[in-house]
Amino acid sequence: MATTAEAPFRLEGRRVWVAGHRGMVGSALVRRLASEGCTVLTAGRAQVDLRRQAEVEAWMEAERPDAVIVAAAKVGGILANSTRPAEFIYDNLAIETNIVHAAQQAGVAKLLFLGSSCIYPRMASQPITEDALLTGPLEPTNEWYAIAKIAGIKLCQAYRRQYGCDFISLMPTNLYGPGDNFDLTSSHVLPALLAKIDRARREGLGTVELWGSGRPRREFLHVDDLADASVFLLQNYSGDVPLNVGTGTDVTIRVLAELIAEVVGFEGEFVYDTSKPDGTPRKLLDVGRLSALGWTARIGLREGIESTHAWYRANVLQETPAGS
Ligand code: GFB
Repeated sequence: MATTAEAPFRLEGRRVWVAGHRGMVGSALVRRLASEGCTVLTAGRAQVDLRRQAEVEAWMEAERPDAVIVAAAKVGGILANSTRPAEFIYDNLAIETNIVHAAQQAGVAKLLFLGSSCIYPRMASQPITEDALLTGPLEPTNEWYAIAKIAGIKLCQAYRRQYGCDFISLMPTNLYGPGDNFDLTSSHVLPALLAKIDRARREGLGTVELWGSGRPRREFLHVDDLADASVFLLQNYSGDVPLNVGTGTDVTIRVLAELIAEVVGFEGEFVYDTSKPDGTPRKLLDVGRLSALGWTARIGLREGIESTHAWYRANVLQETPAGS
C-alpha cells in the first residue's frame, strides 16, 4: 500500500506541534526537540480545547504543522482510572480522534501517537510483545483508558491503510520524571511514593502506607528517555505496528519503595493497605523491536529517582538547595 513516508523523516526546519505540551510527557518532548532545529508549536487549553473537533480543525488548518506528536491525554494512577472511567474514555477518545482526523485533512506528513502498556491483556505472557494486542481481556482497573488508547492505535493504522498517512504509535511503559503529578489521589505509584516517603522523612514518621500487596511488578521509564525515543522514532520509524518503549527490566512495588526510601533517606517501615487494588500483576514490555532499530534507554532507575526527587524538592516543595 502507498504511504507518504520519507526515511529518515527530517525535523530540521519543520513545524512540529506537541499537543499536550504542559504535561510531563509534552514538556519533556519540548525540551528534547529544542536541539533538532525545528519550530515547536504549542497551544494552551484556552486557545484550543482538544476535545472540541471544530477548535482542533481550525487550529491545525491555521498552523499547518509538518509533524504532530499526540502527547495530550487524560492520565492518572490506578485509583483515578478506576473511579473516573467516563473522563478517561471520553477525553482520550475525543482528543485522539480530533487530532488524527484534523492531521489527515491538513496534510500532516508525520504523526506520532503515544499509547500505554496497559493496552495489553492483563494476563499477557511476559515480557509483552507487540503482537499480544487484542489477544485477551484487559485489566479492569484501567480498561476505559486502555480501550481509548487501543482506539488511538487503530486510528493511526486505519488512516495509514486508507489514506497512506505516515502515522505511527508508541506504547510507553509506566513513566516518571520532572513535571509528574504528585497528588496522592490521582498520581501514579512512583511520584506517590516519592511524595509519601519524603513527607515521612521530613516529619519523622515511622511508617509509610503502600496500596495493595507490594507484589505487583512494574517497569519504569524516565520521561526524558521517552522523549528521546519519540524523536528517534519520529525520524526513523514508519511502520503500522505500535512499538513498545521501555527499559526491559521491572521491579516489585516493595522494591521500588525500598529504593525510594534509600534515595530519600527514610529508615522507617512500610505497611500495606490491601483494601486498595494491586492492578495488573506484571506488565514488562518486550523492547526487542525498538532495540533492533537502534534505541535503548539510558537513565537507570536509581539515577532517575534521584533527579526526580531533587526536582520534587525544588519545584513542588519549593525548598532552596543547601548552600545557596
Ligand atoms: O502506577 P499505578 O497507580 O498504576 O500503580 P498501574 C501501580 C501499583 O502500585 C499498583 C501500587 O499495584 C498499586 O496498588 N501502589 C502502592 C500505589 N502504593 C501506591 C500509591 O500510593 N499510589 C499509587 N497510585 N499506587 C496505570 C494505569 O496502572 O498505569 C494507567 O492505571 C496507565 O492507565 C499507567 O496505564 C501507566 O501501573 O497499575
